[in-house]
Amino acid sequence: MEPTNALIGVVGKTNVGKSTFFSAATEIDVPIENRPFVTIEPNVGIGYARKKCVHVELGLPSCNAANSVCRNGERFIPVKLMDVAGLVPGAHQGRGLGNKFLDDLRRADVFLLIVDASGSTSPEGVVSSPGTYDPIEEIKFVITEIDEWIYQSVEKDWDKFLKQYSIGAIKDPLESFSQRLSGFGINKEQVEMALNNLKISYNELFKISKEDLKNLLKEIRRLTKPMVIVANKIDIPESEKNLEKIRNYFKEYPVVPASAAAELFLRKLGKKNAIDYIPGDYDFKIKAGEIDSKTKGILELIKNNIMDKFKGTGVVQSINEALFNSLKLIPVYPVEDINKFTDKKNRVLPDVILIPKGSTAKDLAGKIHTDLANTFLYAINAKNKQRIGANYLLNENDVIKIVAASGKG
Ligand SMILES: Nc1nc2c(ncn2[C@@H]2O[C@H](COP(=O)(O)OP(=O)(O)OP(=O)(O)O)[C@@H](O)[C@H]2O)c(=O)[nH]1
Ligand SMILES: [Mg+2]
Repeated sequence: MEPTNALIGVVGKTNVGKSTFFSAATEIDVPIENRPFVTIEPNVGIGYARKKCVHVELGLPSCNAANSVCRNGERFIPVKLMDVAGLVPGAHQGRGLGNKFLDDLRRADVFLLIVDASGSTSPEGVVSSPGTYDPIEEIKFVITEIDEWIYQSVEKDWDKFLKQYSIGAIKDPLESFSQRLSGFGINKEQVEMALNNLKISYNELFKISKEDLKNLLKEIRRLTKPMVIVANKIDIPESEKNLEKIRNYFKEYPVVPASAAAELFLRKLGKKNAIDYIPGDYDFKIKAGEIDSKTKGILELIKNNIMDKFKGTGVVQSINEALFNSLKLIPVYPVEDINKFTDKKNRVLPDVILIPKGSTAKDLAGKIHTDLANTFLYAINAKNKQRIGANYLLNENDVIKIVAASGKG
């Protein structure tokens, strides 16, 4: 069972730590170097969001997590991440590696915009001393490049659209335009909302100027592709004051301070069994006798200057922000037995599903299996044993049994 179908796109300027973030989050080794344009082909992997496992709330000693992982009462819920090549200003005009590679992120549900908060890389990704460059300018140009990318993709067909419209071949402008955007995972309701916000009537859609088209697509992007700003390299002292500047300037976006390099370091030591570290924690434990003094020194810095100060390294926190706050997904646990909280194989709370807030019991059935939604009879809230209907609005950490005529579940 897919716990979430969400795709997180990792984007940003070149040489800011996108692949480091990706590697820390997914524990997949990918090329990382301190120079621009290291990543060319996209990296795809599974990272994890983290939520307190419902077995703790239910007073159970443990669970049998299957589609996810449970460690120390924390449930790790997989989500797909894609790390792509880096941007430079003017990428849409072909500078650097251009912007074609962003096409791989068309279906992304949310972007993590990784920024070098220390200002130690030029707009072209060339290394300099911290404080030389302004992370605000960096974020601005990356957002501009994302907007230009979407605009270019639609603009290239625009004249064709206008022509078809003028000869009466397009009956429903809203429908045709929405169809054009479906490849971006954007639907008609979202396009309608953007048109309403900008007070453009549906019939005028193919009469607007290119400038207005650009603004419309910006609005659509704003509504459909939430963005989390990841203020990376927070381990570098110059980053801290920039963090406040970024927060003040980009009030509409959440900003998470992060040190991808620190998280990668901790995960690698965790894998080698040198430390006990649960990703997302604010602390770790050194296993006796496993660590040289240099490593110990780095760990001390990570603990004091990053984890204590910023509440973790920011990697798991960024993924959580994207899934739980930006996409407003909530974890729900389907079960078969409402007393033992088990599935058919007697496993305790094996699966967790992330579903948009506002989803119903029937929506959950549909996420598990289409048959289950089609033959849905009723559901039971396993926490209070109450029978609930198709329209029951799911709450975070609900434990639900679906009863359907098809008997699948
Ligand atoms: N100080 C510090 N350095 C970092 C951090 N994250 C990444 N770096 C360093 O930044 C450099 C670039 O890292 P990458 O992950 O390759 O950057 P990228 O954004 O994927 O770069 P391209 O794929 O070339 O566009 C490397 O030297 C990393 O070690 C961090 O949190 N702190
Ligand atoms: Mg890279």
